[in-house]
Amino acid sequence: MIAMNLSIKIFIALVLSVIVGLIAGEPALPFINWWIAPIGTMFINLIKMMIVPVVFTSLVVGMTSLGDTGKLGRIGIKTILLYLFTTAIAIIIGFGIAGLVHPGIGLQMASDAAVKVKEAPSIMQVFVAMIPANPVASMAKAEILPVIVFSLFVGVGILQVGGERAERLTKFFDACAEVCYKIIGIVMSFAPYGVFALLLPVVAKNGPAVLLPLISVIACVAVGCLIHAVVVYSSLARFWGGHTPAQFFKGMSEAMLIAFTTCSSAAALPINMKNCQEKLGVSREVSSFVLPLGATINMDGTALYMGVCSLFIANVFGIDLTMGQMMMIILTGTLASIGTAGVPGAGLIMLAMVLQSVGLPIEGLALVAGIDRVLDMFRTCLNITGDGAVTIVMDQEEKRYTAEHKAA
Ligand code: DAS
Repeated sequence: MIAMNLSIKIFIALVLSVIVGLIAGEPALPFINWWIAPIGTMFINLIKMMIVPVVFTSLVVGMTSLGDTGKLGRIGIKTILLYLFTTAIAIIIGFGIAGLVHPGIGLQMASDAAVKVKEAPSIMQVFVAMIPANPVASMAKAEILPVIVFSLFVGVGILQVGGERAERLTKFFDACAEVCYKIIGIVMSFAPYGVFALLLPVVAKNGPAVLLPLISVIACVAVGCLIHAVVVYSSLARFWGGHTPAQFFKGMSEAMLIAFTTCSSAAALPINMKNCQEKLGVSREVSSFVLPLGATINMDGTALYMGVCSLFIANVFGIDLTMGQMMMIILTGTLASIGTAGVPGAGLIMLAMVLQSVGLPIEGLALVAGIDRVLDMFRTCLNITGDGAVTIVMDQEEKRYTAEHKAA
């Protein structure tokens, strides 16, 4: 109920910012920029404040939730690779849809910020930069790829420690991640005020011209999620689980509805586990491992949203993304989606990080923050649907492995 109230408040803030912005117009900009815009900056800073803590703690939790390196060996690696593969496809679909629709073209905001887009490094430079010489310095500078790599190493290190100490460490990081999720909840409770303060200057300056691009972003994300779910997930469910698309989506429908309305993968996890076992025939052992892992590290909807929004923000600021920069966004977005928490609004935090990774202006968040809750509904729904599809695949793989080793 609280989640719905926040959605309603954010929607009211969105509508109010548009109405007041259209009425006030450019003459009111000095007042708006002096008294209102800083509130939006503070909201964006609250979002940026949580990037490193969330990525670090939720990734360590994601790795330690594999349970033990033995399981990591057989099911874990295959699961993580399949999760990453579908996530990369999701970003590419996001880029593809946005590349066809061109949301934000014509909405010139380039004059607002001296845009210094980082030249994309060569692929070898990316891999070198991924290894943090000083993880604390990487965290201080919010260099996310090195933070992600360090977090993965910490997670594997805890698995290697094993035993009672590993359990204590896992509980500690679990608690730290929970604290981060609670803080995100507090940050998102300010969203109505932040959304209003972020969108009002934009609408006052650009007028009605800003509305159509926002609608096109919502359309790109919604259609992209639909395509990814129908093409990728129902194919996985059919060729591994033998489920027709109708059977698959019927089995997933309750979890999808919970995810859509709460914008939280974590909230949808219990019903997703129940239905995967009871309606889609997945074993308890596989679902109780692959689904919680997916709710922690598999965010295909968030990745697709990052592809659409980074291209939208590049268009709005008149930036032509090079193929190298797109590859960088696919790499960063795929890895970043591992660190996205299964709570409302987490994706907006990750988008800030992806924009930073290629030097796109963070100011672009102001535009998408206003419609983030709507986008979150679609991306969270896709996130948990992908968890279900991959769980069906891993269940069948595990059954095949067991049958082959019984016969041997
Ligand atoms: N709401 C997040 C989830 O629960 C996803 C996101 O914010 O991108 O999956």
